Amino acid sequence: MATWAHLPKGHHPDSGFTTVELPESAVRDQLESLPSMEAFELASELKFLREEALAGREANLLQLRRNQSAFTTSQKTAFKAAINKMVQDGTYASLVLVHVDMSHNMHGSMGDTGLLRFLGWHRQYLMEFEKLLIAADRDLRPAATDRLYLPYWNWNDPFPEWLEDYLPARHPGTGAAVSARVKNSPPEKPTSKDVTLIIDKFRDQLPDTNFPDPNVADYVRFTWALEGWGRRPDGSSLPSHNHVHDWVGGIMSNPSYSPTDPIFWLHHAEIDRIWSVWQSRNQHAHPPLKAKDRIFDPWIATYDTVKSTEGMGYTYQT
Ligand SMILES: [Cu+2]
Repeated sequence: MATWAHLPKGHHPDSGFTTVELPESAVRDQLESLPSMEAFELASELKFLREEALAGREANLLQLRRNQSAFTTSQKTAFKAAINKMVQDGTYASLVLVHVDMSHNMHGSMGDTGLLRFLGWHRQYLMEFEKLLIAADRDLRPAATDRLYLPYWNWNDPFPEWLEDYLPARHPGTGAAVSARVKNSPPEKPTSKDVTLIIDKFRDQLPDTNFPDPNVADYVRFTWALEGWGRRPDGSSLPSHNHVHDWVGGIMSNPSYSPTDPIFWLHHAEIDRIWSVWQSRNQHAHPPLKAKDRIFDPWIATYDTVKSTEGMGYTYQT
């Protein structure tokens, strides 16, 4: 089966999807052909989201995403109960199917545009999950005074013990139970030293893609390493996102259906957290996404609406 770490860039094994670069003018024509009502609705929705986020910030209502190791017993129970509910009512499978649709072009394996969309697209994807999680939890615990949130799994920690053997969702494509996780020893996941290399030494990376603008080059070198194609100074592979997918194994090693495993969300929250740490130190660096590629379909979100976690109403406790 195709796995993450060995995907060549520019081709996706499950979908056969290969990025085709559209000339600028074709993208512009597509945008201009959007019915004006749709464009208007998009603009008002974006305005609403921005105002909502600003209001939350002013009221100091930033959602705090903490390390999963800080989860209390009741939070662990509530988290699993909310996911079980989403599995039963079908919202979980719908969410997984969004990731299965590779036309969203959100992985570096799909080519340069996928590489540039990887972090932002997945940030919005986590937000969609967290909103549904909180809604399910509110239904289940209407009197609760604490609000559930998506925790992150620091890769330097062992696999979260409270999620061992927790695989509540079936494969949404086949309906079959998913196979167990693998987790070979020693774990092929990043150490804290590797994460430091990704955050602090990203300029040493040599992606096989070249953008002359130095600010863009910074972003590309960083996301290249964080998604999983980086090198350690000794030339060996620098473990990151792809490697953790493969190390966990089971459905997590499937590039399309990996969100079927709940650890997916905590794993991607770690990626999102590392990006936010890096962003605070590299505020000049952005992906050169243009026109349609800036919109993180299928949602009403763009690179501009996701580039700041605070702007989206949350922050990480590191
Ligand atoms: Cu992933």
